[in-house]
Amino acid sequence: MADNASVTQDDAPDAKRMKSESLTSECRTDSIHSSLSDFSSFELQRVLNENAQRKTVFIQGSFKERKGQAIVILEKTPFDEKSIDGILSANSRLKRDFSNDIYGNYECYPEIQFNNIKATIIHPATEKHIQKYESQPVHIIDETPEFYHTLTLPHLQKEQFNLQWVTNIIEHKSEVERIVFEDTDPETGFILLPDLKWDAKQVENLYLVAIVRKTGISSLRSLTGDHLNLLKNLQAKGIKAIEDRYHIAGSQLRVYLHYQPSFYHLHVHFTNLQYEAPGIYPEKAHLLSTVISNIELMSDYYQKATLPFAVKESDNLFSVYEEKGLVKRRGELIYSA
Ligand code: G7M
Repeated sequence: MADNASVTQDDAPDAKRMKSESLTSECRTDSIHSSLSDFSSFELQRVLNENAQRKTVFIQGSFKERKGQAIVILEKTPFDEKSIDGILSANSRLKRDFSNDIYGNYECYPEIQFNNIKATIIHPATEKHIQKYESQPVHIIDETPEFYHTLTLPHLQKEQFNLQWVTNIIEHKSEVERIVFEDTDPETGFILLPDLKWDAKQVENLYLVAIVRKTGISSLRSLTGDHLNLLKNLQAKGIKAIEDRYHIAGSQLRVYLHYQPSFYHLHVHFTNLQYEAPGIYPEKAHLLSTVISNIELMSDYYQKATLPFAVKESDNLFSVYEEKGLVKRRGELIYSA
């Protein structure tokens, strides 16, 4: 067994050693986002995933005369009270589907400003992005501290998502105008801002992310008693900032970390408790209050605990565990009649 106590900030995968996802870089001058105003140059390749409940579709394609793959995520956003007046107006066209006695179904065509779809575009997207959004069978793996050291960590040192977007936020190079709260303390500071998944238009699906200033804390696995001040500071000030700005009580916020995260620079998710945000299930979400309590009970709790995580079959991390016989694909299971 690896020395549990040795899981420290030094575990943060060294960016220079990592297989570079060099397609992304800071403040690209050739970024598609500097000029895109419609989808006329988009060439659809395939639908990666579709979720009727979330009213979201994930599409792989490319843009004409642009190198690389693109991912487009389209999402119908929740209603907000302000837009309801606009929808229930003379400017919305109604087309009747059918009626029966007192019941009638209609298609409603509101004015363009009440009819928006949130579109997230990732370009150029790497194979890892495509894997992330592709519909795939998912498994839960129980990661012991030993598996973390011998399997997960070496994999992360070879392969993980680029953190340039995080650096851009910390260095005020991107999303500066979106910052909701900032604490500049080098040890306990963080930046709180709307998550990529939230258009910040209605609080029903409120979703912010707090990114810690300090580099080198890769994930929940790295957290020890040394980080208690940071975690408590982020919890108290993050909640206060959301209460002040969005008028949601702290007791109505879900504040949590993901394990495994997609991005190995410590960050905390803040979502509306009423909103079933992606990634809130127990195989992935760890409430910050529980994390703090566990560390208070045992400073090296997260170095000693077995932590489950969910992983898609297409993820190379799945193959790492599969090669050791620790997880099997569905097709390999033998069923007896
Ligand atoms: O699963 P994980 O804990 O690593 O989640 C990272 C979070 O960061 C997700 O909720 C993403 O939606 C969010 N996120 C990812 N990117 C690339 C960005 C970004 O560029 N800006 C913002 N504001 N959030 C992001």
